[in-house]
Amino acid sequence: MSILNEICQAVIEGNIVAVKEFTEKAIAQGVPPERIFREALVSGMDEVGRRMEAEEYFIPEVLLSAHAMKTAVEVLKPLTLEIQMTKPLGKAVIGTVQGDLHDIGKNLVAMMLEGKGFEVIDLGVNVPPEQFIAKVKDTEAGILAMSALLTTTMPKLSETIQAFQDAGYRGNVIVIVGGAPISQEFAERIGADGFASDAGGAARLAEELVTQRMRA
Ligand code: B1M
Repeated sequence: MSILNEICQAVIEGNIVAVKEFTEKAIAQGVPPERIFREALVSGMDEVGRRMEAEEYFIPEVLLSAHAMKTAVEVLKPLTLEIQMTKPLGKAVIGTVQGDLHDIGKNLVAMMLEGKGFEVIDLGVNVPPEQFIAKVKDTEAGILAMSALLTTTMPKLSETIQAFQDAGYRGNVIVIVGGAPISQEFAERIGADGFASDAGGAARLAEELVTQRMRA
């Protein structure tokens, strides 16, 4: 097995020690960090996302793989390729809407976005519309990813989108939404650009929408 395959496999298995060891070995062998990132780490996380969607993997496995990937990224960071590696898709602001304290799913989406190559700015939970607007403007993020887990906080998604419209900034950012009570139909009704039912899907959707916008 090639060293890149070994790293990829270790990410899929969530083997943090092996991922670190193989990544250091690959660097010592002269494998370019960009290839380690794309062909081993991102590709491993893509497989983790697929398994999650297929319900072969659950939260503990996904968290371990995400931790393994983060460990490898830490090893690669000093090689100063962070910018090309982690920002090819630009910035994504993420948060759970105001009034909602659930963050496990949102954290998974953040990790999968990072795995895809977004620079993720995580505002945490209970985020009011004005905070989302200020951060998206400040960072010039291309993606806004919002999570809502309660039926009572679902309207905050729509309020936040409306607030972007009122601020004259709606056209500058792609808005994706998700969370257990959210549906495609709801997302369309409130004027979001996209909906995904799980973290892997959210990351893929964000990548697709950003790539489309870059080409347009
Ligand atoms: Co709460 N809670 N909770 N809770 N809680 C639910 C959501 C609930 C369904 C439980 C139930 O009654 N069956 C219910 C909501 C009912 C409703 O509104 N329909 C509920 C309630 C009522 C409440 C409180 C009001 C309880 C109370 O105090 N009386 C309270 C509200 C607090 C608040 O937020 N203001 C409350 C509190 C809590 C805890 C703090 C104790 C804790 C949260 C801890 C934390 O997040 N740090 C908690 C938990 C753990 C849950 C359950 C059990 C699990 C949620 C979870 O983390 N799931 C939940 C019941 C359930 O879901 N079975 C429940 C795992 C996580 C991976 O899934 O977040 O859905 P999820 O994320 C998925 C997808 O939805 C999607 O991807 C993820 C993974 O693939 N996704 C996105 C998420 N965000 C996305 C964004 C995207 C795309 C996809 O694009 C941007």
